[in-house]
Amino acid sequence: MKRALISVYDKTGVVEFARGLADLGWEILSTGGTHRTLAGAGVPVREVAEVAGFPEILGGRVKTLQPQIHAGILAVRRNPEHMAQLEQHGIRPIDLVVVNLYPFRETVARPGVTFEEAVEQIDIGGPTMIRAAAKNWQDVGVVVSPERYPQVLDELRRTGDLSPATRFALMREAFAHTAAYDAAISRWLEGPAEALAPAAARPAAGGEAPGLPATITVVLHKAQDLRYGENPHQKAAFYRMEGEPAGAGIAGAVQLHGKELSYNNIQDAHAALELVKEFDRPAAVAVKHTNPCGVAVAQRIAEAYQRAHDADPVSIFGGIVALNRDCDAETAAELRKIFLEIVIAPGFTDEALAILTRKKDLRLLATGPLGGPGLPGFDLRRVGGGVLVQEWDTAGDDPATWRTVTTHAVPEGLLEDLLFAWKVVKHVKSNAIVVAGGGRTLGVGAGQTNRIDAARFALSRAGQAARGAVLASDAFFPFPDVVEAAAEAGIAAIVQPGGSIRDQESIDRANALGVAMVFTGVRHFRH
Ligand code: 93A
Repeated sequence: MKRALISVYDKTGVVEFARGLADLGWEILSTGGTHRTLAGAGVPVREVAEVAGFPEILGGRVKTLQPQIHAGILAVRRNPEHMAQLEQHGIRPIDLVVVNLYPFRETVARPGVTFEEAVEQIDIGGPTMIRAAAKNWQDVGVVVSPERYPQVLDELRRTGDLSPATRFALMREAFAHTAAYDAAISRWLEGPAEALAPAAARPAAGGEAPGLPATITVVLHKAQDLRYGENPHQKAAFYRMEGEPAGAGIAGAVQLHGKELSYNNIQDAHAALELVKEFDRPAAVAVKHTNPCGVAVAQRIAEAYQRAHDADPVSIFGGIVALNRDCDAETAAELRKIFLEIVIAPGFTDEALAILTRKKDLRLLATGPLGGPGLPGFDLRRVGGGVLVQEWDTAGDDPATWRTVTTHAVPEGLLEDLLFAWKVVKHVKSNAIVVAGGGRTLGVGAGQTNRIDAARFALSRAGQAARGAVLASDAFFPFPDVVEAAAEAGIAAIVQPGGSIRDQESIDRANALGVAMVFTGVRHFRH
């Protein structure tokens, strides 16, 4: 007679599963609560405590942590010594372990949970059985999720046993399960636990400001396979990061229509979304290859889109458009006129959907309410042998802290454009220069290996429109050449971080050429 040990916190489907096993002639052992559930439903079951000859003690902290149980799971059947020892101690083998764990993650997500309550929800016996069964995968099956019950039962009914391939797959799932469980505990201890911990356990106040955590545990769950990566010969998938708030960022967007998202789509949509979140007024952002090519604000969202489009009607082709207001019929009618990869917005009116879904391939993403700029957690970037981790670039861009460094003040009405250009330049790859006027971009110089080329590109794209417009630079000017080029094109005001040892040369040139210049004191490199 085969034996299964069933000890589950989540009792979903366990009665049907256990009854199925019992009908196949299996003996079932269970811990207190599971035993009550099964016995209550009329499934023949024995208590672990009875089999182990030892009661559950310490309020349930020790239920299954018994040699009777663990030797039964770990014994290698083809090892005669192991089997002789079981015999000698009167222990019978266990062939299937069915466990799901105390809900640690759900517990720490509950508002008002105490430190002690959370710690008590760290399952010890469950993971120990799971790991023991997974280690002995050649002889023991291990089931950690109710979703597997039908498949496992079906195979046992058909063949009387689990195939090596099934047991191997179950082992993999088991170790992934305990690893994610421990990672959640570790992540909680590195973060929220500190505020809940007994005062004596917390780091002394008034010490050095804490840096990033010593350990960061990242657990990624595959959300979807992608057709390919940046290029067709690269396999790729999108993974959700465990612990991120629901609905955060591009991962929280719901696709309403269109072809499957690609790797490049997701990256570009992320870039467009994070930029459009910067604006309070109705705003539209067009992105190509993670750089904005047209950005505009206006009274109404349709007008904002029209102006973002007109900012660079060439680059937007095949681009991604993000809106910070619901997409209405008027905007949709404009959007459908050109080939776009994606439209992303908080929502779409029924009319707008009717218009845009006529385009078979166009991907429509709805984010729900956007919230302010920035993202939770850290920004991670893979490099050879490691991961670079930093806080997101969410430095406040408050014009009240800016300093006019030229004798000319910023001309009436241009401060708003300076702030607009400054918000955009933060989202452009360095070296970045943005020329803007009247609440829209006129020229974007992105990703150049020197600043003057970025400026020349942005100014030439702006052409005559640069007259009376503003220019933003993501980092300071090492030479006065950008000021000279800007003045020649007719730029009226410049915003840049300042901080070069040669700032004075740029300031002198701006004064001589009649251009106002403002220092923000904050740099927005984006590499
Ligand atoms: O407190 S424990 O870490 N000590 C144990 O020995 C033990 N054995 C199983 N928790 C233990 N379990 C867990 O109890 C299982 O992982 C499962 O989540 C739960 C099932 O308990 P019950 O059958 O009493 O509802």
